[in-house]
Amino acid sequence: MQDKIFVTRSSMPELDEYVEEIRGLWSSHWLTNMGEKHKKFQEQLIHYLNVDNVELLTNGHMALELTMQAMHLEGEVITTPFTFASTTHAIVRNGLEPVFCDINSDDFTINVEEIEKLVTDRTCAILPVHVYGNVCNVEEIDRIARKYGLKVIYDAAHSFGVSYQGKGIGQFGDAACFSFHATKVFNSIEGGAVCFLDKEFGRELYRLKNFGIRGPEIVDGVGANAKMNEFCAAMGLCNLRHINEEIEKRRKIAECYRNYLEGVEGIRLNPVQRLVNSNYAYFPIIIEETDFGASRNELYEELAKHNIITRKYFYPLTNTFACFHNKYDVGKTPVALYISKRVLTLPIYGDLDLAITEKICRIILDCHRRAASKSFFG
Ligand code: T4K
Repeated sequence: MQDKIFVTRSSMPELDEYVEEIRGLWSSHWLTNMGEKHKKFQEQLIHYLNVDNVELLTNGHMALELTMQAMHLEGEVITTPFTFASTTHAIVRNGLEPVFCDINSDDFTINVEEIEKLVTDRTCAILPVHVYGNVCNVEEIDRIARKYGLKVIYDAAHSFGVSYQGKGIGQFGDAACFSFHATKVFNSIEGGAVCFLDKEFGRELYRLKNFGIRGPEIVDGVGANAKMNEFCAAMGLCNLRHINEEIEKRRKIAECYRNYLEGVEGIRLNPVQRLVNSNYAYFPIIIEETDFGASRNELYEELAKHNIITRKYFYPLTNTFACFHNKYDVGKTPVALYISKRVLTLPIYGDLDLAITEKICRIILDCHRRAASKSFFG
């Protein structure tokens, strides 16, 4: 039996390339606190992401958390529960109140028709997620934000390299927060970044990522330590050289999945969005049990029997997490609940063999065939 295939596998440069990138650190002894690699990585990201400003952070979560702190937000933040724990936790850890908005059933991003109904005099911001790299309805979100004077912070953790209408995705909103975690399309081992326009906000964010230190003898903010170290920045610099190749390889995997799975009864695929250059970050499928014959969980188990370890991103919804003690009414986000019970994200990463991708598809098709002919599951 083949080795386990996971939902993703970190992309890495050749070892020699990384060693060459970090070699200078052995003479400089400058390992963190905004060193040379940090500066170079920041400059290259501004260019690659096609944005005005980038601030580097330790991870995507701190990007979200410190962005809200740097905006001095108070009150309620409209967001979605169909996301990773980080999005909601960043709101709550800022002492803000998440107000959960439902998602679209086709692209899983925030349903803009529901946002205005949730605006109150306590609303300070909207925090939508470009989930799986799918682009939110940025025009409508912008219109609503302007109408009510709200900040817009995009959780762009999944969206590295995505562009919409030729513009880098980091150009939308007051801030866009990226994750460079090992499991992402682009990684710096751990890492994150915020793209923004307002330079004053940028200075505040910079200060907060360094304990709130303004000068050698002035500490006038209660900040954190969220500085990207030189080893992570060096990994980012290396991976950035290969990012286009990584995305192209993922495109081929996604195409292969589409060829096999498009039109299969009971399977719905992630949409191909108009005017969007995708990064193929994830390959989610929605399983409708009555048509497919087996449930999402049964398919998950079936694939696991063949050492294919898929994930249920994002189940459970964040508004059902035990840490919130039933505070939120999940009935208010019925579409998110529906999708979270049916979604399965299939393995996708640049080095995934096309033959294995085909094999995964055959297992899925076989599961469907057997389930349909009722010989499946006894
Ligand atoms: N917002 C959103 C919408 C997010 O999805 C995330 C993170 C964030 C914000 C916060 O960004 P960060 O603070 O993380 O930068 C993973 C990641 O840890 C997390 O970054 C990611 N979202 C989330 C969707 O997935 P897990 O607990 O599912 O990861 P784990 O350890 O099970 O890894 C999944 C698979 O990846 C493994 O089965 C194998 C592979 N892998 C994993 C690691 C750790 C590797 O190939 N190399 C590795 O080093 O959360």
